[in-house]
Amino acid sequence: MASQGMHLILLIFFNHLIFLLSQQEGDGFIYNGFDQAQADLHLDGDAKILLPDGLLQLTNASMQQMGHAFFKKPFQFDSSEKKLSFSTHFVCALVPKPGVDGGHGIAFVVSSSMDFTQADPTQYLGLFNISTNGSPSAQILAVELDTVQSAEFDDIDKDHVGIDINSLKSIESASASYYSDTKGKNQSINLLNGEPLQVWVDYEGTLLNVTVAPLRIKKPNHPLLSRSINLTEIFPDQKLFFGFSAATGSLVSYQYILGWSFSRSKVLLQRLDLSKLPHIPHPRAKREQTSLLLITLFVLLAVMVLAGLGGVYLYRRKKYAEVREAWEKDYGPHRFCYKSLYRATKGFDRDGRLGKGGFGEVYKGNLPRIGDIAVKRVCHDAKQGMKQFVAEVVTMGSIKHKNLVPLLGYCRRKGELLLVSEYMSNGSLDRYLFHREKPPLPWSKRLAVLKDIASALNYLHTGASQVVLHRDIKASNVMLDSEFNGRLGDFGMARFEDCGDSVPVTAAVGTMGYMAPELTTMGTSTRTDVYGFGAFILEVVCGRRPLDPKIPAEKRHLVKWVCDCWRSDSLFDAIDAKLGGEYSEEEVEMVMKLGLLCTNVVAESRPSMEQVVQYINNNLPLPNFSPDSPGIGVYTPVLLETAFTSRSSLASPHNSMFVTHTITYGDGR
Ligand SMILES: *[C@@H]1O[C@H](CO)[C@@H](O)[C@H](O)[C@H]1NC(C)=O
Ligand SMILES: *[C@@H]1O[C@H](CO)[C@@H](O)[C@H](O)[C@H]1NC(C)=O
Ligand SMILES: *[C@@H]1O[C@H](CO)[C@@H](O)[C@H](O)[C@H]1NC(C)=O
Ligand SMILES: *[C@@H]1O[C@H](CO)[C@@H](O)[C@H](O)[C@H]1NC(C)=O
Ligand SMILES: *[C@@H]1O[C@H](CO)[C@@H](O)[C@H](O)[C@H]1NC(C)=O
Ligand SMILES: CC(=O)N[C@H]1CO[C@H](CO)[C@@H](O)[C@@H]1O
Repeated sequence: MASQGMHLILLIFFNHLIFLLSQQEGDGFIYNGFDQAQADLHLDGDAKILLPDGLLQLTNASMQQMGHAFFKKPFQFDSSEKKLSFSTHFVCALVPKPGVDGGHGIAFVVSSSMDFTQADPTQYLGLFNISTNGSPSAQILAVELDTVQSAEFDDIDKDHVGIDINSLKSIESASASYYSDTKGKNQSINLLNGEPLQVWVDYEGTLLNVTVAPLRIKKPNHPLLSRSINLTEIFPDQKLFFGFSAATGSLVSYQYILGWSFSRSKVLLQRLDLSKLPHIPHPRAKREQTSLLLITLFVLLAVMVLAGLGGVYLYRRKKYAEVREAWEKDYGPHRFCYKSLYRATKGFDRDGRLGKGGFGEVYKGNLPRIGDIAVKRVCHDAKQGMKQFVAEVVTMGSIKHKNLVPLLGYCRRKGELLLVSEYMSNGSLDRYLFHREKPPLPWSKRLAVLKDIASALNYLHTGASQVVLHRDIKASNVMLDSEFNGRLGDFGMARFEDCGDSVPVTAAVGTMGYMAPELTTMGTSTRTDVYGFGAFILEVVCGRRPLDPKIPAEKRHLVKWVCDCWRSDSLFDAIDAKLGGEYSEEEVEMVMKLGLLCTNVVAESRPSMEQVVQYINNNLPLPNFSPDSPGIGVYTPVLLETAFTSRSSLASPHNSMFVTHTITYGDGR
């Protein structure tokens, strides 16, 4: 008995198993995308499968379209009603064309036939035509996702789900929504939002349930529509085709099916793999396209503006670039930034140019808080010597004397040095001596300037903590301030000599005619400055340069000529004719003799600046000497030749930056 019972149980079990297997094979299908489904599906109208993704497109947003897709094999039901059941789950999407109201809709269709060629698009959704609509012979059950409100079919709104039996007048409909289990309330859905939408249609025991939900939502517990339907009544043939229909009218949209699972049994319905579903192409709006274009243009413009600004920045950086080294930190307060000098001189404007010479150019400028300035641009190539030079410049700035042009600071650039000093409103002395533009200078003013410069030079030699040599005393380096005081300027040549350090700087710097003969051999000293001052005295009194190649040979060398005049008792012949004879003979004679005394070729025979100051101020009588005294009125061209020929060899690292412009005729203008 027991074995018989066991046998029966096994039999039932196997029967059931076989039933299950057959159901799985023949009574259901699943498409996670339709790339492999071409053979199984009957497509007509505008329906097509977009490869490679396998997106089933029913309409492509053109007007008056219809698209149908049916599973080719019909499902046969036997008359025993209990078995008439099915379950389906699909994902669709209705994507509006940008800027256009979307239409019309998609329907899940159960039909006795796949032939919909006589159906109409638009509100008929590709299912009926005007004569078949409402006719029981149509044998159609549809679940519509309708996005247009058609008054003739009593549509409730333009965003509803309905159950249609042989007619587009839905027997049951509801606004698209789903019951959110988590929120405990209905959430409305916009069918035309372009996002994938899940739809479940379940039929079992005469009850048809329709449920919708957005893609990532689990199937809601409560169906949107639930309606009792007698399918045997609708489909007397008991042969059913399952599929989709979609249509457009003058309102259009892209209508897609992304995936579809179907089974005759709810429990055996296979789950769609949402991750495998094809992507929906989202058409871009024209407005979006234009705004995209605008954005692109704007970005391009911004990039161009930025590039332009960057270029300007780089250009300005290069334009205002300076050379700055660590050792300069100490000289910070004396350092000017190039930009401020550039602005002060209005970009080194030609109109503000005060002078030009071998050394570079001088420009007038104005700095806020400081006032008028003169900026001298000196070309330099040498790196060596720069440190010492800057140190000198800075120290010069701290040397104050009423007859010195105050040096305010400097700025360094590549290949260029800028020296900033106070602006002297009456210009340089040589203009009054040699240029017609200014009135000739009366004797009293000439003498006053000579006294001023003697005082300044004496201060440099003795007054400061260091001995400062000027090295380039000449009329063009003597400036006149607003009160017409003489001021010694242009320390471009000036060098220091430590009091204790006796090592002479063996270099010839200065201007020919003002340079002491021993300069090339012995180097500079306070005595070479005295020689320069002597030449300067004669320059001022005689109104001509110490060495003038345009003058006949016998008069060319001023020192020698003055001495010759003195020897022939006609000292006053050498005096500047522009004075018009208006001078004190006594003073002129003293000053000229002092000039000769200072230009003695023997350095040791020259007076010191201290003595010179006393002589020129008549505090001390000149020593007795004659035109034939040793070293007086001697001109030694050989040594100057040496200065010329050995010019390049003079370029010691110490002063190489000066050499290129040191030996010049006249004042270099
Ligand atoms: C839409 O499909 C029809 C045929 O199905 C075709 O003629 C038309 O060019 C398509 N339109 C677009 C925009 O792809
Ligand atoms: C409607 O469709 C049926 C077949 O489905 C066809 O016989 C009939 O002619 C069509 N009527 C119109 C008006 O298209
Ligand atoms: C949700 O919608 C269904 C179907 O339209 C309706 O029967 C039900 O009462 C609604 N529930 C709530 C909480 O609004
Ligand atoms: C239809 O929904 C109701 C509840 O609303 C449920 O009791 C019934 O089992 C569902 N039927 C199917 C086939 O899902
Ligand atoms: C369904 O319709 C068939 C044929 O009209 C009928 O035999 C059957 O009794 C109906 N079933 C129900 C539950 O109404
Ligand atoms: C002679 C001469 O030009 N003197 C001028 C010097 O500068 C002052 C101020 O700038 C002028 O007033 C003088 O005329």
